Amino acid sequence: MSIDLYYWPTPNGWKVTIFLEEAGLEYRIVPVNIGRGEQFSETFLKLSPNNRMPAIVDHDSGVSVFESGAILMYLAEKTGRFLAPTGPARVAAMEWLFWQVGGLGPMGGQLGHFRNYAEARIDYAIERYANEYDRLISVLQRRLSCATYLAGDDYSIADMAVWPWVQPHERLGQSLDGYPAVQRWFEAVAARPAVQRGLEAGSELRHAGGLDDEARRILFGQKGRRS
Ligand SMILES: N[C@@H](CCC(=O)N[C@@H](CS)C(=O)NCC(=O)O)C(=O)O
Repeated sequence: MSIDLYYWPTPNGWKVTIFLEEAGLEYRIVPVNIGRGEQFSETFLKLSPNNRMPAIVDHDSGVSVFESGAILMYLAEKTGRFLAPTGPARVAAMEWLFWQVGGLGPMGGQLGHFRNYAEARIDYAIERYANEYDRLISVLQRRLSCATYLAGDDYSIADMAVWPWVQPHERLGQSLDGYPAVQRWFEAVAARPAVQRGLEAGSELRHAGGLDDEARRILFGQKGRRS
């Protein structure tokens, strides 16, 4: 096996399984059960100091990478696929990749937290993040009204990063009605066999019945750790 993927089946993890499936790279899933605190093991923290998955170890090169955007760039450069080597398509792919990791992902994540997981219902927070997620979907609409894919004519790592955070739109209370270009793109990417395989990868790991009390304490009670 040439690549170990430290993984749990969530949108940030799917970005990497989608790439690996699209490129046909050999990989092995190393489960990181984030609801049981495995992201805090010393072994994992050496690879991913931010105690977040995904991370990869590429045994061909001996390189390890954390942060999904950096992993996508690394894999694109390793394979020469899904990222233009130079020019405007590369710039556009970088723009939308960074837009996802700095915006759509964190905002979607907070919306999911306050809407679907927080024990106390805080309407202000739900509305704040719902508005922001809707705004970001409308930004996608503008882009995809004048480009087939986020980087232009070709499917790229930008689509692989953004799509997993549009995939949960229904659970986030977001409709794509009124955003026809997003809908068109969303369905086109969803129809790709590698995307379907990427979502299927490790899906058996997901907790039946959602988050239990232990997972909530581990995931939602984190503070800084002083040594
Ligand atoms: N910016 C990171 C975010 C990754 C992330 O938030 N991963 C979550 C699951 S989707 C995680 O590992 N959570 C574990 C924790 O909160 O301790 C990336 O894009 O890789």
